Amino acid sequence: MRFSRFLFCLAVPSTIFAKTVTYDWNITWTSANPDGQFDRRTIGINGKWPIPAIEVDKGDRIIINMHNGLGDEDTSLHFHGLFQNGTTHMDGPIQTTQCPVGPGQSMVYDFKVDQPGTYWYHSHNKGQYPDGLRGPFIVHDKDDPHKDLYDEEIVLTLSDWYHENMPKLISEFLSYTNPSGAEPVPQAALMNDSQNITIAVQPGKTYLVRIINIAAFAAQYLWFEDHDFKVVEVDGVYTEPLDAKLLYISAAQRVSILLTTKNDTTRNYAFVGSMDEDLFDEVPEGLNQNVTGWLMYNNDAPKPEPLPIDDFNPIDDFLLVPTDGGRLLPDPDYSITLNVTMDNLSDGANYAFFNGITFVRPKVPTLYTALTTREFATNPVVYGVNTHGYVLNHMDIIEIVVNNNDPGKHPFHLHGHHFQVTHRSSDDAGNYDPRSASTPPVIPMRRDVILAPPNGNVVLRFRADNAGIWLFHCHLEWHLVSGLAATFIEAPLQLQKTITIPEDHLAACKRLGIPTSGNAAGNTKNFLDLTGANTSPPPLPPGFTARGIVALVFTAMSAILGMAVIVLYGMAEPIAPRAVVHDE
Ligand SMILES: *[C@@H]1O[C@H](CO)[C@@H](O)[C@H](O)[C@H]1NC(C)=O
Ligand SMILES: *[C@@H]1O[C@H](CO)[C@@H](O)[C@H](O)[C@H]1NC(C)=O
Ligand SMILES: *[C@@H]1O[C@H](CO)[C@@H](O)[C@H](O)[C@H]1NC(C)=O
Ligand SMILES: *[C@@H]1O[C@H](CO)[C@@H](O)[C@H](O)[C@H]1NC(C)=O
Ligand SMILES: *[C@@H]1O[C@H](CO)[C@@H](O)[C@H](O)[C@H]1NC(C)=O
Ligand SMILES: *[C@@H]1O[C@H](CO)[C@@H](O)[C@H](O)[C@H]1NC(C)=O
Ligand SMILES: *[C@@H]1O[C@H](CO)[C@@H](O)[C@H](O)[C@H]1NC(C)=O
Ligand SMILES: *[C@@H]1O[C@H](CO)[C@@H](O)[C@H](O)[C@H]1NC(C)=O
Ligand SMILES: [Cu+2]
Repeated sequence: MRFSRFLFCLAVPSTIFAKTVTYDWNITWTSANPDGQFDRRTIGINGKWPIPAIEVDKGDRIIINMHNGLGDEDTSLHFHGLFQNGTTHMDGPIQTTQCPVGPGQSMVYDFKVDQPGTYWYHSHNKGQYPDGLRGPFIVHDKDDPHKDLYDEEIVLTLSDWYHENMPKLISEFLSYTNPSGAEPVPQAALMNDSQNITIAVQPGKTYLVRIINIAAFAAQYLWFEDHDFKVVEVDGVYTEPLDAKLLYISAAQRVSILLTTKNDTTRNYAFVGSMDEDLFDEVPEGLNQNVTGWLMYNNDAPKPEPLPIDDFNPIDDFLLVPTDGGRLLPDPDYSITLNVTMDNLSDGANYAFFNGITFVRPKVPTLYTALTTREFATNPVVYGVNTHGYVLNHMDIIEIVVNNNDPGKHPFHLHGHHFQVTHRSSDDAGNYDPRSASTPPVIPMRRDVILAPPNGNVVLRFRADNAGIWLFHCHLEWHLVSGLAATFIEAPLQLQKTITIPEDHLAACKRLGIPTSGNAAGNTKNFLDLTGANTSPPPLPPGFTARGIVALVFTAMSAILGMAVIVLYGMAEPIAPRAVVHDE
């Protein structure tokens, strides 16, 4: 059977065998307690959490009939790392490629997967996924160049976990009560949405372990005691095997490793994930940053406590070489510099900026603007200032220079593409200077999430060969909701010829009263008139600090309403004027 199919394969394209995989999903609230500390409201699928892993073969068509059964929140699905080539309207980010799917509404996601490797899927709406709506998306590949090197596959997710729901955490984070922009610190680290997991292994075998960090915030170090391994894939790109002892995986990154087991089955071995505490402004008393699992060689042997380590020296992903030998792309046709900063605006909250612009959702989803503004779609003005739009010409080589003028580490993600990483500075190197930069690698590493070093820079390159609307953003959910995103409008005139928005996508907008044509402000007559567009709060007046503004608000309030009001409201409910809906 296998043999005859193999023979047949030689004669006809493999896509003949592509199948359609259909999922019927009701997104609903469930309850979960994965860290054994606290039961909390968690978003599940069909009444279950952890949510299912999607597993398909390269070439398959996926259909997800999604129903929003949450009752009190909008939702959407994004398939992280998939190019959605020809189906940009299935990419999922709210107000970028679709409207929110309101409670009681349904939407069909229908697309083809032509890439191999390790991905994940998650909600792309208002920082929602850390409440549970995130899971693995695995694409098997009969042409995997490493397939003869392993016997079995294992999927392993890493995550952080909060005891509060995201809407509450976001309102506290993006508030005048938090002018320094300190991000909420998770209560626990998880592996496979659990802790103390065991992996049954057999002696003398090699496992392909697909590791996915589905966290909101925390990067994790990961090591397997007394087992070295080889990295063979990052973010869906096969790499020449690279020896490693320890990994650093930021939120949204994936790494696959080949792990060969010992021949001796007398004992078991711990493996440990440890959240990078550099990301936390303050480490709360009693936080356990670690999560442990065990490679089980022998069920009768104990599970040893992990030994503490103090040498955290991960492999440098910049050294990885894609197995396909993809060469450095030609010099860029268009170079975009994005300077990262954090600052307070006049509502007293702390926002994140590229080039002084903080992202705000437009009134009309950017894709619908691109489709309905005729030849004006190539003019970035129609997308509004706060989507921070860049229009890319079809097939141009694009360079993105990210100058991280912030002491934090930020994992930047580009939708719709892999990028080559042509340069990454050391920490504190300042802005990119092409004159002093080293020559880019001949075969540069490619991936879809890259960690930008603190007060340093990173330079990326890709070809604009995928017409669509693609976000470029920090994948720390806190920074996405505080505006660290830009929008790439790739080949909009091409899109006008190729994309038809399905009826159910338009119906989702109609139900919520969201316009589906015109510029970012919903103007269908004069595309260059952005009056009424969503904007961020204005900057602080010169000489004012966020604290000063808060004091002023309080003084005015108490003068008019008396101190009783302040006592009544307390500090939990912000009294300061709320910004326009800002999260994405
Ligand atoms: C895992 O084990 C640790 C150490 O014994 C314990 O503190 C923790 O509660 C366990 N986690 C779960 C989810 O049971
Ligand atoms: C982790 O979860 C995935 C499904 O999400 C499952 O396929 C896998 O077996 C689990 N791995 C372990 C080590 O439990
Ligand atoms: C989805 O789940 C909710 C909550 O359990 C239920 O009320 C609703 O009927 C379900 N809808 C569908 C279409 O299955
Ligand atoms: C304002 O923003 C800066 C930069 O993020 C921060 O350091 C500062 O603490 C914030 N608050 C005030 C009151 O200025
Ligand atoms: C396990 O045994 C095989 C066969 O004897 C040998 O080739 C291999 O090197 C051994 N592996 C280890 C890790 O010792
Ligand atoms: C977590 O692991 C690290 C590295 O082994 C160790 O230094 C640290 O003490 C551990 N933390 C806890 C709370 O056990
Ligand atoms: C980014 O910052 C550098 C250094 O301050 C400046 O020269 C450059 O003009 C800035 N770029 C943009 C696009 O704002
Ligand atoms: C998208 O499809 C076009 C046409 O097949 C192809 O040329 C291009 O390389 C693809 N781009 C990506 C990112 O997959
Ligand atoms: Cu960030």
